[in-house]
Amino acid sequence: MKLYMHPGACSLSPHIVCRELGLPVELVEVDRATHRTQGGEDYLHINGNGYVPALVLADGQVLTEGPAIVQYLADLRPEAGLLPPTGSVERSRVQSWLNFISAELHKPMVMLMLPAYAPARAVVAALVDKRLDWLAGQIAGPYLTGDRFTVADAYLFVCLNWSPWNGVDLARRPALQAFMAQVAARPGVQAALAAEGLAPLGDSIFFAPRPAEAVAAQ
Ligand SMILES: N[C@@H](CCC(=O)N[C@@H](CS)C(=O)NCC(=O)O)C(=O)O
Repeated sequence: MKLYMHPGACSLSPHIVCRELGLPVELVEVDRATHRTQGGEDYLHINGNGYVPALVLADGQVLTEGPAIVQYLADLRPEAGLLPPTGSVERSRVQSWLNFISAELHKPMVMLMLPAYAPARAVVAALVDKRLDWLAGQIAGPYLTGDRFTVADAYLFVCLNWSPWNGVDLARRPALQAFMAQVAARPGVQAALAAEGLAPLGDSIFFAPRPAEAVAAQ
């Protein structure tokens, strides 16, 4: 399988799921400005919407939309329990979280990072704040649905990791900070972060692309 991605973007969520499941995946980095891959491929032929992630299966089929991709991946290794069985209320609960993260956090949080949305910034920031305040009281602990890490935790971790760049203040939400630390400590998550060249941002709980000099010095 090939995962079209950009370091630290929402494509990190399916990447984490692959690492957690021990699924072999080839990472193909997409340039966001040109929509070209490092190999010169036109990514718009893979995903006409131009955004990552896209997963290309061994038979060439293309799957897009992060929440759908993570569910497909989890179902390849159901014994790992990253997504409860079909038909269970527990599975619907994880899907409910995926939808919440996608609609209520992912998109508005991205808008907070884009200059084009600056005129709407105050309204969007207020919405995100309201959703995060609610979320902080919902985490069953240590993960979203309790003791078990699921695909929704991978997705939430990635969105919260954008906080230093979109102005979201996690410091006043200790439950979300604890969640970040818990997820970051997982070996599968560490492996995905390292493979994307993401390292701790100073002494914070967030992960950022390493400066080019640090990568070159290796
Ligand atoms: N609905 C899509 C949204 C994906 C998305 O917003 N991807 C961002 C990175 S987090 C992206 O590639 N943006 C660049 C662009 O839109 O061209 C999904 O959930 O997979």
